[in-house]
Amino acid sequence: MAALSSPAIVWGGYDDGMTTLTYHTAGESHGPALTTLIQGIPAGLEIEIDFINAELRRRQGGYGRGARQKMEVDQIEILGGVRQGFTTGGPVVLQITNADNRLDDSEQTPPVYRPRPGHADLAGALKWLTTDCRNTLERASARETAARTAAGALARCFLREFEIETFGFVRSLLDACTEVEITEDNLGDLLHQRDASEVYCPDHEVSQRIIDHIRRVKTEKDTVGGIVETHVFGCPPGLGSCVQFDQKLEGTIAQAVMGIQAFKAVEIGLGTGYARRQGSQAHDPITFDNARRSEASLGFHRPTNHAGGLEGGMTNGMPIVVRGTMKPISTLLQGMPSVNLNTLQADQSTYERSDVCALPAASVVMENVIAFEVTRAFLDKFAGDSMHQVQANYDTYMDLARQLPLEPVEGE
Ligand code: EPS
Repeated sequence: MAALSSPAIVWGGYDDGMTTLTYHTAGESHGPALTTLIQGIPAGLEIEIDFINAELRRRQGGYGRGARQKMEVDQIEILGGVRQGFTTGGPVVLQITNADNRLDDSEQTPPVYRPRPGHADLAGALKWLTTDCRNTLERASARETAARTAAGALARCFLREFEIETFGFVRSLLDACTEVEITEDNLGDLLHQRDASEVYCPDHEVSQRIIDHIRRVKTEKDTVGGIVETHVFGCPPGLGSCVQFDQKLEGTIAQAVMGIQAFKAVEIGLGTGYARRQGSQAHDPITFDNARRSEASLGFHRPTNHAGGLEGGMTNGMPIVVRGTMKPISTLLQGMPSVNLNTLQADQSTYERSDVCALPAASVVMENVIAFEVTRAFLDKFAGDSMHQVQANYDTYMDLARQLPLEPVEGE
């Protein structure tokens, strides 16, 4: 029977040859390199290599990291899709070389038979029918987030063309929590304060408390996680969609955040705080200011932003606000009760060189993976093969939106 040629919808794109923006990564923690292949970036986007490398350097940093980061100097090498600094329209391939490349040396990367509770070790070993967790942990390692950070930073080169900016930082660790308010007006100062903080928290006093906690946790041979936050400024309304569950921007952002190693919760805006409020105290009243109609918000504003810039799966003109919770890293110097998969006897979990806390790094990863999702939604709405076409589509839409109502008004 002849197959029907209806275009099947697949996650993150359409199976008809015209993909929306997608990316995938390849590579192991101690393999030769990490790679990402990004498809769907229009032609003519200027790639700011220095900016992407600066984000990679930021991801490598933060108080609490282990010895690995002293060996690696993460930088992208462009293997495809860019010519003379501008995208060609073809798939973009970025590679980050691993200095600590030893995957084929069985003495340097020995089998791991004692899975670490909290890590992918046990589930992966059982999934692939082996007692050696090595293959699983090499791919599950958070080193892979370097490739995703590179893809997200490339997406931010795109977003900047439309004056969309992101800001990611560490909100809290244990009981140290900053109450700093993030607004577009104080963004410059916040960036400065965050970048002056060893733990990427734009609050000097809380940064100090976070560092003290990490230092203490290290002496206890333990690990610690926390909460990171990302704000996205300048999105026009209507990115994402309410018509299908998999096109909702809340959903794609949540998936991207929960896909980051060690993340166990994601919240948008008030998040779980909605459970403690009645409707009148939960929803953000709508105001309109004609003088601000030229802004990306089209002049629609809210005195509060509990919705975190997203309603019904779509941007509403207010900043997107996302919080992610990272669990403590599962490689503990003191080990954890586990089982030797070869003997099936109780044993302590294996210790592999690791970090005490990678929360600052996680704030960089989350900021960049969210940027990628926003870029995809932007390109779904303003699609074009070239930056010229995307810009024209964006301008046309904004122009029309500023002329609302477009039809004769009846009633009310
Ligand atoms: C990781 C263990 C450590 C981390 C690594 C993630 O690596 P190694 O075992 O080589 O010391 O440093 O993160 C990175 C290398 C990175 O670049 O983020 C793990 O087990 O997930």
